[in-house]
Amino acid sequence: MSTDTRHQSARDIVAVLPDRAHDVARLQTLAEGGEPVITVVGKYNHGKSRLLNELIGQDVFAVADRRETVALADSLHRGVRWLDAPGLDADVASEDDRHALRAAWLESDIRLFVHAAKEGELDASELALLGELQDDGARTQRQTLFVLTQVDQLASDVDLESVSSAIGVQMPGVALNAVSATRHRKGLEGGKALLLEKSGIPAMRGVLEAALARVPVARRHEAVRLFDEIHEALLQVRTEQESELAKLRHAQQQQRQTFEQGLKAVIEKVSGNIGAMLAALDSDHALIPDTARDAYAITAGKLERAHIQIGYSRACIEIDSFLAGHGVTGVPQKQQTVAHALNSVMVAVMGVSVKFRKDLQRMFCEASGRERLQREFIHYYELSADRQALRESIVETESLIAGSARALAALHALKADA
Ligand SMILES: Nc1nc2c(ncn2[C@@H]2O[C@H](COP(=O)(O)OP(=O)(O)OP(=O)(O)O)[C@@H](O)[C@H]2O)c(=O)[nH]1
Ligand SMILES: [Mg+2]
Repeated sequence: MSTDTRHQSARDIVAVLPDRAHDVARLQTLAEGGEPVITVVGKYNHGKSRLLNELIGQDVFAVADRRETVALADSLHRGVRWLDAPGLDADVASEDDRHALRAAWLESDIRLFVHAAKEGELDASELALLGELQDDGARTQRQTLFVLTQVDQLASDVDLESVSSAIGVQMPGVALNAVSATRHRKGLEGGKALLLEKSGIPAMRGVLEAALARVPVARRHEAVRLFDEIHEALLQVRTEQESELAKLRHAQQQQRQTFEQGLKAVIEKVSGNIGAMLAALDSDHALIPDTARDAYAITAGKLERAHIQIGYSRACIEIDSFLAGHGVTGVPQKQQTVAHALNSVMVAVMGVSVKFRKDLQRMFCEASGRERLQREFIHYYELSADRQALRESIVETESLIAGSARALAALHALKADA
């Protein structure tokens, strides 16, 4: 898998789980492989940078008798990335820097916890940090090695004994790796094998070799743990999305069914009323045109047309109030005319008015007429704002589910790589 593909995979996962960005980045790093990382943790001036230099065998990192290291610095030697870090109590510039420092400590494969022998016991902040690193180690199998530095500063082996046992009480079972950078340097420069030996650095290198050998297993363990956690979280999100989709689809069907049934009942009811009205009429006067003479007179034809008009209006009002109750009011934008009064679904389906028996009959008393009404009102129902919004929610939820599927596939791809 290329770096770009891995980046894309990580983005796909974070798009679904923004809160897990950090874990995803870590999994990505594990997938990328890369050299094991060794870092130092401890208070300032305890000899962290110098310890790394002695272990590497070169003066890579700055050493001084004051607060020296203020930012992370790394250096690649013999297949290991050595990461020098500021002291635990150094005034690190910002919250972000402190966060980066903590992440560097936590994410290094091997942490060398550095404590200068002359300081005696561990203080509360050191104990807290050591505890945190050990808890993390129990979870991730990342290792923390305790290094007691500057042991040459102690007057005697008796003093070393008493500092060691005091720390042993604070941290039961902890293996102390006692070293002296000064002795190591002098031993090297003077070619003194005994001093080199007594510096503890060669022994420390042996301990590091063994710790490095365990890194691949620890990384696999961590990758599996991260995979499992992220996988679980993704499955949970997908389950929630799927149940949301089922809920929306159910609502969509339910609403449609309720509308169809209600509409059918209303059409049947008004058809019954109109049928009864038409049946009560005798010979058809509406078809007899009014003459100029009776332009202002009340004629049988006029009465009948008015009668039919009223029956029709009642039917319209009944259907219209049912439609309004289901959010079906205006016609869709693209169907609207400049005459606002004509922009109603009623007008679109039923026309402006009906004056003749045969029209009412066709509309309400014939099955094909009623079916047309049913069909066309359903058409406008589906175009109503609420129904559209529901459809959009469904499309949106479907695309979220597709995102989760992408994230799951990306996670599997990353795991295969890790
Ligand atoms: N006597 C003696 N001095 C040491 C030893 N190791 C380091 N020092 C001295 O202690 C001082 C601090 O060493 P550094 O390695 O810079 O300490 P640090 O922990 O990296 O300090 P910060 O970067 O400020 O956090 C320097 O003057 C070193 O020379 C040692 O083993 N023996
Ligand atoms: Mg330093």
